[in-house]
Amino acid sequence: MFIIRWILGRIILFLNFVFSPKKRQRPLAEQQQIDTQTQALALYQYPACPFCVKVRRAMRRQGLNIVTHDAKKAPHKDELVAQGGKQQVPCLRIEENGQVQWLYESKEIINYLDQRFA
Ligand SMILES: N[C@@H](CCC(=O)N[C@@H](CS)C(=O)NCC(=O)O)C(=O)O
Repeated sequence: MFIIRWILGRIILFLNFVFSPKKRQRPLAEQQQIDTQTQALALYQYPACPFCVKVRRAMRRQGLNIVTHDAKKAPHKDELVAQGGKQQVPCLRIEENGQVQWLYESKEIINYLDQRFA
């Protein structure tokens, strides 16, 4: 089972690499403004998880430079469970006005990013 999952993961990463979406280009000043906003975001994810790949592709299409944390590794794994509430990826950590929100579900994350940055 582990081997099958590992092989599928490599296939997903390969296809994602070959068919990588075009990164959105913005004027420099506009991109800098967006970069400032996305500094308050972090995506907890696994590199080869299909739902995480879907979110990373959406980020690339929107030209969003959001830091990614591998939630299989410490300390991110523990942060996700302790603060987010469960070991499930993808999960977007959103810091706004001193408040932290943990947004689960790839569809919800993509909707949030589209609404905020599209
Ligand atoms: N409906 C969720 C599904 C996410 C999901 O199933 N993620 C898997 C990884 S691909 C997961 O976090 N499993 C728990 C674990 O690996 O500990 C979404 O669209 O984000």
